[in-house]
Amino acid sequence: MKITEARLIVCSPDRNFVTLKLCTDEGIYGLGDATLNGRELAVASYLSEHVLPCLIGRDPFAIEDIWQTLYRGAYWRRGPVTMTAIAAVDVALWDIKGKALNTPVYNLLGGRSRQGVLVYAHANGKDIEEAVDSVRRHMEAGYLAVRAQCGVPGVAGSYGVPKGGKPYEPAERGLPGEGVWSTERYLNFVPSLFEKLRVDLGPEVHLLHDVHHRLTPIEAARLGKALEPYRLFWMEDPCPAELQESFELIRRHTTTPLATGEVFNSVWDAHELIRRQWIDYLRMSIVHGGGITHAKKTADFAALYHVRTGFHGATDLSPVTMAAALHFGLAIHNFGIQEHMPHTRLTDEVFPHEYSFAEGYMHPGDAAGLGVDIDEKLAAKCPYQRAYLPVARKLDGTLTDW
Ligand code: EZ4
Ligand code: CO
Repeated sequence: MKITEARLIVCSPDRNFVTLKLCTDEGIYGLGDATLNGRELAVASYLSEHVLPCLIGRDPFAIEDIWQTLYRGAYWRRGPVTMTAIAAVDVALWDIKGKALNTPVYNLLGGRSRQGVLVYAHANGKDIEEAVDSVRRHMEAGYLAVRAQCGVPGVAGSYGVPKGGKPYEPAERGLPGEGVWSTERYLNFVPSLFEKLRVDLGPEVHLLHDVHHRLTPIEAARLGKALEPYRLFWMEDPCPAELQESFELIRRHTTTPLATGEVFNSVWDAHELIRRQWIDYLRMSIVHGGGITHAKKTADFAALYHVRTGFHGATDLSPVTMAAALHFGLAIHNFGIQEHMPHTRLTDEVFPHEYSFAEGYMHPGDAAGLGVDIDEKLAAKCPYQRAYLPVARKLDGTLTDW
């Protein structure tokens, strides 16, 4: 089999997606997601100018060799643009291989290790009452795990809280929006949210919370300790993680489980975090972390240190990535949990898929390959529109981590 065509589909069915379609001489094609939220065309151009011309004529079964060629052969290594581009090619190749062998991708990764993939939903509210209500509604819809975010009094545009009753979607068309941030107000407030959630909703539901890189290590340590009575499933991205030993300090002070890495793009961003057991869950996703090939190696390394996966799965990760993550999560032993933020109806129409949700778990379906397709005609009716993630400023105007 040979790769005969490599095509990019850039579309915006309510939000932007970059999708790679690899076609072969046997009529089988594979899809890969190449979406990097707010930087979409950088990846598209990296692929079209530098990667796709090198794929024509290659054997799509040679996944490892193609991965190494794109990684080592570029000389310049890693970074979100490069690793997202490599991921798109890699995932499309796994899709082709599954279809060619007439088996779902999870069978190529070791086969099923479980019945379904535990997912967590996003709940939020402008105040505690609304947030508790939102968690309750997600539990009623069948979710066993729910992330809770809440407006902080005196902090306009708090992370994770939607505007005007719409589902939460951080990227906005136009130029970057600005939110306000106050660590002091946040730290004084958040424990009361989780106290109320446990009092009202009981001990069973898995509760998660995303700090979104906004604290220093010692502040995160204080929050982790304060949240211990409410037994969180995890505290996510407590502080920026470029300095991996930041987590040593947090870890020393709290038994609240820690998750990080949605902005990571290779095992090298996390190897100290894993090796020193400073985290419990790794969030680096298939799309931003070099595809299934690199995620498998990273997860196998993490398994040696009791670290489980908890992949990023917000709406900026397309249904192609969601499908890949579900095959992966069904197969590997050290799967932990998968984020699930449902796409809009229009996105789901552009990307018809086999995966489904029932009673707290998702399943990738048993179709050959990934079980996800793209409606190119509909995609063409939804042209790309420039969009950005917001930025955040402290009360005195200093730019801070969003
Ligand atoms: O900010 O997906 O856990 N989920 C998150 C998301 C991310 C966006 C970035 O593109 O933190 O809201
Ligand atoms: Co996050």
